[in-house]
Amino acid sequence: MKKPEHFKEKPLVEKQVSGKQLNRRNFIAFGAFAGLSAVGYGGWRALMKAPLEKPGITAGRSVPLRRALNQNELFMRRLFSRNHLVKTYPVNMAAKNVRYNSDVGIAGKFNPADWKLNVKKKNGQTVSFTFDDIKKLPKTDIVFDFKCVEGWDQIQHWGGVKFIDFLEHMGLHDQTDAGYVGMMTPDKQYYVGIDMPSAIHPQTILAYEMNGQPMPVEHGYPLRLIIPVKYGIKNLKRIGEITFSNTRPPDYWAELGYDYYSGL
Ligand SMILES: Nc1nc2c(c(=O)[nH]1)N[C@H]1C(S)=C(S)[C@@H](COP(=O)(O)O)O[C@H]1N2
Ligand SMILES: [Mo]
Repeated sequence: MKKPEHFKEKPLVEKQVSGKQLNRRNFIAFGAFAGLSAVGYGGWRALMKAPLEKPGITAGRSVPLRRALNQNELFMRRLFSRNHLVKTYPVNMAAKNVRYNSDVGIAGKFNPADWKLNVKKKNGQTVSFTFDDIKKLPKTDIVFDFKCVEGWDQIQHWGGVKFIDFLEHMGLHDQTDAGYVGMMTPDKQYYVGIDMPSAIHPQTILAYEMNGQPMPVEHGYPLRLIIPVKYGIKNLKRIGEITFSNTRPPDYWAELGYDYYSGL
């Protein structure tokens, strides 16, 4: 077939090569491609056939994949520093129509007057706080890009008390030597586990305002976790209970196969 007049072929390789050389190159390239593909395919098959992890705090993934996720967590945790801040934005860039995602543990009738926050300390003792107790604490605002693992993100504006400030003002600072913080909805249907460095990160807040207004119930009123260093799944709406422990607390999405750490 004759090429159209305007078609100007651009040589991929400037140097002239003989047909014989080309064949040899093609042969080697194809061999390498086939070999790597076989390794890749073999690896994929092995991964697919690998035994599933024992269901527990995490579940639903093959043993080697979970091992890789845990190694990745270790690497990221060593890299993580409290001085590293998530990018923030001017307030006027915050979305007016804030996306609403899911309602595990917050569906049905709810009377905010019945709400209180129960904090279970390492020694097993429980202390409770009212909404007023929390609103008296110093308030912080943050405007950042909220990211959901399902693939959407949105610049949002939240207000509340920094988790570290809450601990300090409520005489709970000694709890920060625990490895993890667990949070649950009052009905215990949705729950998350957070490593301590992320929990006490200066941008992690117990939020009760959205766009400078009291937060709507579907977004977690009266109190939700806003933790910009994690994906949306960890940003628990309607906190009823907070726990401290050295072992990983139960985590709703980790039990369904998602990465426990879910850091950004
Ligand atoms: N109680 C509770 N908190 C939750 C969820 C949920 O289903 N129930 N979904 C999580 C997920 S996956 C995301 S992306 C965010 C969404 O928050 P939004 O509905 O305010 O957008 O909340 C998180 N917190
Ligand atoms: Mo999400």
